[in-house]
Amino acid sequence: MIDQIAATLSEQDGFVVVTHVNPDGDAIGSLLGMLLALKEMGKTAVAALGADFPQSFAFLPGSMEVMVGLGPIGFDPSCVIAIDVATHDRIVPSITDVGKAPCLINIDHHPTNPGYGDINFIRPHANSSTQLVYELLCKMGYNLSVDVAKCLYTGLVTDTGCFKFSGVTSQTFQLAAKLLAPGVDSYDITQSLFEELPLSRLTLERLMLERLEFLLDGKLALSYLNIEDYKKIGAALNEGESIVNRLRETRGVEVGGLITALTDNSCKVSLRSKGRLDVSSIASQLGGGGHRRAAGINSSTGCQSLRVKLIELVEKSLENVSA
Ligand SMILES: [Mn+2]
Repeated sequence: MIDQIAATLSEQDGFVVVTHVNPDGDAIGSLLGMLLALKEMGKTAVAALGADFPQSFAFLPGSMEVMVGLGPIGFDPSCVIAIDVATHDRIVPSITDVGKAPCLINIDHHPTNPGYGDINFIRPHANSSTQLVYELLCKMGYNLSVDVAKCLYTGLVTDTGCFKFSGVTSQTFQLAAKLLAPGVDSYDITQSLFEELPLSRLTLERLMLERLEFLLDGKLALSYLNIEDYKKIGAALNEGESIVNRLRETRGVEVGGLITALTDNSCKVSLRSKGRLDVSSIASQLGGGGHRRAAGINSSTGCQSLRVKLIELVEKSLENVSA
């Protein structure tokens, strides 16, 4: 499938690059890396997000070029390229209005991705989607620039938790070496990502830790935030995605969960596991998806009943792994 996508991108012109709602470093790195590489290859391409470009990634090259929503793009696209998007309904902005039903290319590393594209390049064991973008660009004979390398390296660093999550192998570091080779300074990127955090992030984290509860004999660390908390603090909703990792840092904890109440009857849950439990299977039973160690749910169920179901499912999974 990678060959088919490489051929399509080489032969066609006019591309729209999109990613998932609440984009993380891998989503943004993939989006920008693909956009800039296509342009460097002389292609016409635009990239769009469903909401304002996240400030935390504004240091990346190309960040000013990303559209918010899909207004008139000035050309009839041949393909929409969705990267790092586990399910079709998580693609933002909506691509239904784009041109006359262009070909949809789906590039992703989420194991739950059903292959909703016309052409799919899904590799569940890849550390990041930027890795897949890199491989695809190599297939196209593309010569990596510093700008594109910065974007792709960002996705690798963020999706591996600075190379500390499971799944990091010698290949991961070989890829990192290739991405740094054009002249990217690793600390330049990691400092921008992890040492320039807004105060709102720390304030949000403090609130999450204040409300932390240990359930199921200390195996489930659960906390909650409300959309009003984010507003009061001035934090972006995707900041919850990074602070939730704190919840599994304690000895004895198998699963960390952060519940965010969006409205009275809609709710978002972020789950992290140390690996004994598969939180993507728990999430998919509640209408979400993701990876074994990191998964999420966007639900139109109220938080209280979702919380009860979540605890039940975690308890069941704990019984299954100890049985
Ligand atoms: Mn990813």
